[in-house]
Amino acid sequence: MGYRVAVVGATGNVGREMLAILAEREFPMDEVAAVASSRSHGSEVELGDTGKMLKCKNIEHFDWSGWDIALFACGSEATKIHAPKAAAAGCVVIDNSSLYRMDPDVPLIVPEVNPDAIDGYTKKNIIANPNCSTAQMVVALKPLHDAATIKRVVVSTYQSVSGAGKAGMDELFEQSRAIFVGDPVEPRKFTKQIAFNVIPHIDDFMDDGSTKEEWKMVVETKKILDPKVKVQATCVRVPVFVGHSEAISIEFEKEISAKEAQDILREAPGLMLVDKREDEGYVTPVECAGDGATYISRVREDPTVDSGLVLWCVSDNLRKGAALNAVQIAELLGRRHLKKG
Ligand code: 2RA
Repeated sequence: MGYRVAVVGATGNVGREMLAILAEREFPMDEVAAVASSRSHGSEVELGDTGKMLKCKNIEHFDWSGWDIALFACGSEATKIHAPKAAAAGCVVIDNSSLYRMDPDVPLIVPEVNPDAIDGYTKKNIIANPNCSTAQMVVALKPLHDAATIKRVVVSTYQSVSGAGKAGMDELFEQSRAIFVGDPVEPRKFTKQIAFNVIPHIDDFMDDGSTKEEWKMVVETKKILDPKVKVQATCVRVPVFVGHSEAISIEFEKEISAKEAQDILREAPGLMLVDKREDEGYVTPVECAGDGATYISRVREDPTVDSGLVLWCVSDNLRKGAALNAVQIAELLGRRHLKKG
């Protein structure tokens, strides 16, 4: 016996990945529904590459009764309206938007990092999925925190345009083409030209001069990993289609060498260490796209602090940063709470 699972926002970048990952990981499902806004009414999406086509159901008329799990990937506005309805009908919502992440009654889960926190989901029947840039970073930080206690993290991100949805990917493609053929370049989704450029601005500006994307990395890391860890983030959009990269400087309470860190990271769940200190001995976003692992390269000691390391962290933002993490949460929920069969 399997679950009845709804994927909400099924036609978007993350929704499609959720369907693909449910199929790839053979998540036990008796029924799967592709749910979308009225704009996608009548369209079809494939369940991964199984050949099984799902006709999109209109979220406005969707009856939540009898559904076990809903993976939401439809943005905060629609989530605000529909997630409470699903939750009230007894369907556990796993939400990819930022709406519930900092709600004290909603667990914010990365299964490799804080699986036990999932037990609090019953307060609202909702579990939050973190921001993509936070998810990959905390997977990398967790085993190092366990070994040497992290005091402070300084991170610069290099975030791909798929983090801004299909419109972001289309804009990079169209601007690159326009530049080659001499057409004018018009920013729409992004605030400045993204093709052949980098933009130090993701999400809205806040009063202190940081952006909301940077704030999310600070507060979500504290909620998932440890409230005592200090985080300073600079988030940058780069002209890469898929895969977020991060340069992370970490200051520790205890001594830890680069060699010790490499040995720990090599064995840690969800991580792949590729760190050869030679040409091609590191991972870039192009190689990690379509993959579930978070890749770590360039581990080295930071001589400017008493105990510090610097490393390079790359992951597919649509997978570990969104869809894969959501499906892993569903698997964890199944193992601990919603047992079937
Ligand atoms: C971005 N973090 O890359 C966002 C997506 N969740 O824009």
